[in-house]
Amino acid sequence: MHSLRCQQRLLARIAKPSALFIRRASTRAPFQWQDPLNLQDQLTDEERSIQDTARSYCQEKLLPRVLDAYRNEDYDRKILEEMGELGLLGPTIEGYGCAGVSSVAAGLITREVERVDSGYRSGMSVQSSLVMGPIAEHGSQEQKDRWLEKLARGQLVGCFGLTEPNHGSDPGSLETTATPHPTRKDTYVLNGSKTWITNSPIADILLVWAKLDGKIRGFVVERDQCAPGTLETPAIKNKNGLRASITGMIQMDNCTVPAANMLPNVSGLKGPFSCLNSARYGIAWGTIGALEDCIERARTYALDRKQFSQPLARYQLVQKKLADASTDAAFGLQAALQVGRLKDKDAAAPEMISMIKRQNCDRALVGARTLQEIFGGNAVSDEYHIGRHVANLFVTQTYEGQSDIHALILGRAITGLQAFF
Ligand code: TGC
Ligand code: FAD
Repeated sequence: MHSLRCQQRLLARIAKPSALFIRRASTRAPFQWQDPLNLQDQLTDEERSIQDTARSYCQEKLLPRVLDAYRNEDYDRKILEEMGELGLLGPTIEGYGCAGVSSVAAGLITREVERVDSGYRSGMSVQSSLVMGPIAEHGSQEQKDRWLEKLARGQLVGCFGLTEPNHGSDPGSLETTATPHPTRKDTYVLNGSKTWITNSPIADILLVWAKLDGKIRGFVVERDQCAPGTLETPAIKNKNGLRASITGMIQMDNCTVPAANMLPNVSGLKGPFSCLNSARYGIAWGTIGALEDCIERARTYALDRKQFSQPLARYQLVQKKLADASTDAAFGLQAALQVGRLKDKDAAAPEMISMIKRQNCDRALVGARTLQEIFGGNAVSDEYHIGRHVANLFVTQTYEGQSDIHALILGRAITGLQAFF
């Protein structure tokens, strides 16, 4: 008897919302292919306005120069000044001329920049997350006062040197050393080399991770302070991806750096990794921006191009390619949004960031590569942009932790067992 009453109450409770649901369902909600799960509705007015500012800048100022930049492997450092003027650099940092906006707003900026080109997002991410981020988080007050505002304006360019020729996925084994100067007090001497470093050939300050007494520490190396030692930053040319960004090495031979330039508040791998969390989070948004550009271009092409007297867009196989990529983009944005909201509450675990970095990079690469087929032979012409995105997205899947490495980070969190060795 008692259980029957419970059941009736439960049914009565269920009956109300389901009746409501049926009434509402009769007015069909619109579906927007550009925003399938209505991301816009989940943003604040401020976030939408930042997104619009970033989109206008990227479409009006970056898109027109990307083909030449990519063809000539040319990165114009003025881009960082332009971004600085709009407040796009180090956007989550409070003070020092930075905008102090939400992590979601920062994600929206990277999405707009990477909609144009992953290389432009790379240059910006390094400056914001990997140079300004660690100085803001782990630097002394003097270091913040000295560098942050100039970096925020793009007057100084920074780079982040973690990877070495013999240590990429395994940076804990890095070989670059810092030793106390034999005669000059309060000075260290750096020896070692870094490779595949975004912005290094044009950087004014280089955040170099080196071992001091076996412990990893961060040093802000100023280009003109190394003497009598040497600092060289040769460019790595003839890349077949990310050609609109500049990449190089950092070679230090007895390069001197004042002790005051060492980040005082962090040691160990968590130094570089704490800033990598922000950069990886940004990539999760950015790669979906690149995928969205591929979807839009493939859709337009498929509607315009006729074969067998019909637009390509009429064929089921073509529609499935668009549906798959669009689903991945929409899911990827929802996941990035959720992690962004958690990040702002200081509740985002690094593993969550590994999950969205890996998933969004992988799906963006697969999606872009599949959509490329819609363009037929024209895909080979850079004027259709899709081949550039595909080549770039291979790099995004590789740097800041290759996807399989993020799988191992997740596997370790799921099983409690370390599988790196
Ligand atoms: P593990 O034992 O996991 O950790 C050592 C210490 O680091 C701490 N830690 C983190 N802290 C904060 N956030 C994270 N995401 C962290 N991950 C690790 C950890 O708590 C521990 O701290 P403590 O205090 O206990 O010592 O170290 P492991 O050597 O086993 O690490 C393995 C692995 C695979 C996780 C790691 O090495 C890894 O992620 N490898 C990938 C390398 C990578 O991401 N390189 C990025 C280079 S920079 C770059 O690519 C920039 S591209 C920029 C652009 O152009 O956009
Ligand atoms: P490796 O570590 O040699 O890995 C090669 C392959 O082996 C990968 O597929 C990897 O997943 C796999 N592998 C490695 N270990 C394991 C394991 N235990 N189990 C299973 N598989 C494994 N670095 C910086 O510090 N700063 C930068 O600004 C920067 N910018 C970059 C820009 C570009 C254009 C590129 C291409 C790279 C950049 N990098 C930068 C370097 C980047 O982070 C590394 O390339 C990346 O971490 C991978 O290291 P690796 O190339 O040495 O590959």
